[in-house]
Amino acid sequence: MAFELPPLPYANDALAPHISARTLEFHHGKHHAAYVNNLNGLVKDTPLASASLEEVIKAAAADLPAKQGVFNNAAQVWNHTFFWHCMKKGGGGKPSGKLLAAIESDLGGFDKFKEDFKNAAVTQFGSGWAWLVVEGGKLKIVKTANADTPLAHGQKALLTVDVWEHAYYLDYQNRRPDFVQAFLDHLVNWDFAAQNLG
Ligand code: MN3
Repeated sequence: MAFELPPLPYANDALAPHISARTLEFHHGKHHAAYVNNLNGLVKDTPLASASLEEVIKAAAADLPAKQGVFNNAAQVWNHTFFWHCMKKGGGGKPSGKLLAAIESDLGGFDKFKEDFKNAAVTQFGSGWAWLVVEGGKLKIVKTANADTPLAHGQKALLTVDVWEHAYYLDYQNRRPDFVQAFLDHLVNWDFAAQNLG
């Protein structure tokens, strides 16, 4: 059973003007799709072909650098599927309940969270991701390079933003900070992050 490209959880134009339909056409329809196709090619006729995506990521992470190609593509498939759900039309605002309480106790409050998350996203040198994760029962903001993912580090992902240039270049060119600000102010799906916290 080959891995499949999951559909976006909204229409291509749902996040405009903050992320254009054209960006989502390329980012989901070309970049994300390419990771799925590459992964299928790499695991074909190996035991990993019948494993779950999470199992492939963990198995490849435990066998680096031999499995770097498998890891990169599998992690990018997972990261992108997760990222699409981190956004919604009319998102942004503030979380509530248990998640807000955890942000206040572990991260110094919601305003401090926004500042630190944005800083992680902006200072990730080159391609990568910024994340809100749970590690050892506490919330943490981390950044990862290239395809790297919290799953490979015993962390549970709650929220992410993709800061590869392909995520924002058509809409923001070099202005990554503006993209991250728009993500925080207008796109974050806090209900999804709260579900991940459980
Ligand atoms: Mn991407």
